[in-house]
Amino acid sequence: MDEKVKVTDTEQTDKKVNEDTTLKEKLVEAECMEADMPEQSEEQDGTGAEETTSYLPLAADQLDLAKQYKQMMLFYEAGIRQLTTKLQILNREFEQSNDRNPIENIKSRIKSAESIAKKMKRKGLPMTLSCLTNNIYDIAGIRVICPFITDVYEVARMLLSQTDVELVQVKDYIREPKENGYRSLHLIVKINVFFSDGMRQVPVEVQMRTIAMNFWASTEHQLRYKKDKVITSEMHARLKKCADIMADADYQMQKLAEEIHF
Ligand code: 0O2
Repeated sequence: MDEKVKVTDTEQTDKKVNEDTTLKEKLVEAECMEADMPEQSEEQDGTGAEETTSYLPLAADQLDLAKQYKQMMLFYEAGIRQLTTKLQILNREFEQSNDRNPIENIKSRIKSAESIAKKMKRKGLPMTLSCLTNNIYDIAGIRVICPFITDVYEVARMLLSQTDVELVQVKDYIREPKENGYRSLHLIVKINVFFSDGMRQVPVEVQMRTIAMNFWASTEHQLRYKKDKVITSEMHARLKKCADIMADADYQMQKLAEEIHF
C-alpha cells in the first residue's frame, strides 16, 4: 500500500516536473521569438488561483501557449508605457511650478521568462499562465529615481491620486530598510489600459528610490549576482555600512534642501 502510494507520488512529481519544464521551455521559446523589449530610460526615448484574469486577452483560450505569452507581454509593455507617460507628465508639471525635477530618471523592464519561472518555482506555484498572471505582480517593472527622499513620497502621492491607478500593495523599505541595508519604496499598482476590445487593468511594480539608494542597490546587485564568488559575513557587514553611509548622505541632503527652502 505504502509502496503504491510512493510510486503514485513519484509519478505525479515526474509529471509535474515535465509540465513545469514544458511551460518554462515554452515561456523561454516565446520570449526568444519576440524581439526583446529594450530597457528604456526617460532620456533615451523603458496563490494558486485559477481565476479569470482581468488583463489576459479576451480570446486567450483560442490561442496556443506561446501566442498567449506574447500577447500577455504586449499588455505588460502597454502598462509600462502608460505609467511612464504619467510619471513624465508629473515630472514636467512639477518642473514648471518648482524650477526643478523631482524625477531624475525612469527605467523599465519586462521580467525575463527565466526569472518568472524561477520565481514561480520559489513560490511553489503551478506553471500555468493564469496562475502567473494572478500571482506574479512584478512582470512589468518601473524604477523611478528621485533626488530627495521627500520627492519619492511626493511623486508616489501624485501618481496614486490618479483615479485610473489602483494601489494593490506598498512595501516601504525606506521607513523599514531590509536587514542588509536595502532601501526603496515598492508599489504594486494596477493601471487602466484601453485596447481594441476593451479596458484591462495591468499590474506594474514601481520601485522608487533616491540617487543614493539607487547607487547602493545597483552596485550591491552586481556584487551579489557574481554567483561563483562567496560573500562573507564580514563583506555583508561592509555592504551594510555603505548602505548606512548612503542613508546618512540622503538625510544630510534632505536637511540642506529644507534649509534652502526647496
Ligand atoms: P529583478 O531582476 O530586480 O526583478 P514578492 O514579489 O512580494 O513575492 P519579493 O520578490 O522578495 O517578493 O519582493 P521584494 O522584497 O519587494 O523585492 C523585489 C525586488 O526588489 C527585487 O527584484 C529587486 O529588484 C529589489 N530588491 C529587493 N531586495 C533587494 C536587495 O537586497 N538588493 C537589491 N539590489 N535589490 C533588492 P528581483 O525579483 O530580485 O529581481
